[in-house]
Amino acid sequence: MKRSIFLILCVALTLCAQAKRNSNLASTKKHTPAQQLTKRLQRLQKRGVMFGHQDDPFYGLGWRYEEGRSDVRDVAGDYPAVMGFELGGIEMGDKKSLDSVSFTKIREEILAQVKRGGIVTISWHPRNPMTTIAGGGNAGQRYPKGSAWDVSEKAVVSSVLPGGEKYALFQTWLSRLTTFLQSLRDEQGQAVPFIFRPWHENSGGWFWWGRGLCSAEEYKTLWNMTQDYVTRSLPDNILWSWSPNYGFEPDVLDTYPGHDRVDIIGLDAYQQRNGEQQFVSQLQKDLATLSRLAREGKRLLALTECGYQNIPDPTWWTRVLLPQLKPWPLCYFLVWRNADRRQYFAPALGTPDADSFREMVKDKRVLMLKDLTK
Ligand code: BMA
Repeated sequence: MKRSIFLILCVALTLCAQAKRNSNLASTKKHTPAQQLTKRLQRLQKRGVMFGHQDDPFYGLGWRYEEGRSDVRDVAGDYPAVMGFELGGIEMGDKKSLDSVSFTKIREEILAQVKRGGIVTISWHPRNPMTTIAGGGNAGQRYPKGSAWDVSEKAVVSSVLPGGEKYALFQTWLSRLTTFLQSLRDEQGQAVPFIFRPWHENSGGWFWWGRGLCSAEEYKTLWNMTQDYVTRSLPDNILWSWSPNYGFEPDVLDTYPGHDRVDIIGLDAYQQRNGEQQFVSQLQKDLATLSRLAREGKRLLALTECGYQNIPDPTWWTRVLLPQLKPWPLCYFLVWRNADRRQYFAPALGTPDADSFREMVKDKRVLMLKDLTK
């Protein structure tokens, strides 16, 4: 009798172990790269908020294209956990982005950031399909005619939707974008996971897809068309981020594509010169609205762009920014690029805010690259 109970127990344990292995197998199989990235971001968010920087590895204050260099690493001893990359110009078949970085280099650095265990987010400021002239970049000139910032024509979004006069052209643009995104593969040929954040800041009227330039329905149709086109020929490796600019009117929520089409709800928010009070109160108000939306839909939340141009306040990082982040379940905050001494958002060697930045990064809740693999 004792022996048969023992045998039954053995069989049961073997079956249990087998079932567990099978379910492990099934779960690694059913988790696509995008789902794995979501889970990773959810886990990391419990530990803290990741710091991010746009175009970090390409250039900084007083240098361009120095292997391995980064202003953030120069100052704080580590790379940002998140790096932002920009694809404006890919739609034209250009060799370089609107910020003059070659797409070959952009691909290399995206893959390098993934390889070192970091997170990648991609933005895209495509030119204006109604006013652009083929072959024209915006190098040397700020926001000229034909760029994403050209709002001289009011019906650009409707022109790229089915039946519109720029529909065919825009399909070609989506195809060039998709070809680049498809090329983001690691050494084993596996598609790498990343965050994609098109059509952002549509709560303002400065991009051709912005407020007053299209209806909420047209905006969502543009979003869905972009998403459907891109995802048709990619494995599930993209997290889609929707990010209005702060100071939005409540009706921006009418342009929200829906929980089934958005993975990260983001906010873009810059402090303007001497506008600290306004920055702080508006940021809190808008994060309250967006975090509610994120909670309802079980979506991730991020400060997808933020900063204070040229950081004129040397205590800004610890005194102003960090306390604003702490109350919210943000997974990252990203500051914009260090274009040159006239326009930078991260510290560099010798900038007056460097100490405050180092202090912020020391906070256990602020995650840099090395913290991700600890
Ligand atoms: C803006 C500025 C521009 C740049 C654009 C896209 O905020 O930094 O100089 O071309 O972003 O990166």
